[in-house]
Amino acid sequence: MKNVTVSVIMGSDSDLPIMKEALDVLNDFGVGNEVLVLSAHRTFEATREYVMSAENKGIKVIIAGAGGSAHLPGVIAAMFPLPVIGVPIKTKSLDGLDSLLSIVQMPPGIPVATVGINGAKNAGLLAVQILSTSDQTLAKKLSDYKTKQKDSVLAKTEKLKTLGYKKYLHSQRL
Ligand code: RP5
Repeated sequence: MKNVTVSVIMGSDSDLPIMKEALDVLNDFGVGNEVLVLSAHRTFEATREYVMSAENKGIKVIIAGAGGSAHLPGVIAAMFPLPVIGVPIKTKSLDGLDSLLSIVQMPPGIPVATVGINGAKNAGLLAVQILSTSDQTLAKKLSDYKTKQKDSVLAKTEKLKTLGYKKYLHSQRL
């Protein structure tokens, strides 16, 4: 059984359609993870209890997503000594700018590595990168991932050159 090293926490199950992208990355890279719905406001006691025991359980990185006045990642970072990655969830009223600013503008001394609005995929990749600093197998998988990504972009350039932009666009619509 895989060691669980990354915890993905979200303020509400309404965040799951976005946070799933972080889980997909962790699973694709074979990183053991667990997922929880915990809120800084609605379940503050349970959040404290979980986070205070996370390091002893072997959790090395916490990814936390929240929307609105998004205090969850910061509150977790106040209690967890290892890296916390914050995912600002897009909101209906302010398009997620409220979430972004709540998460990114941490006071000096309590950092939260903040990704873009709805940037859960990058949160997953950042967690993998952090773990890869002490895991050569993960580092190799990351290098392969980057190579594949580069090749796919360069293949698009070749296709554009061959087809021209009009045919390229048409081929995308098919
Ligand atoms: C935040 O409030 C959650 O992270 C979520 O993004 C937002 C709305 O939650 P629900 O009302 O959908 O449960 O705490």
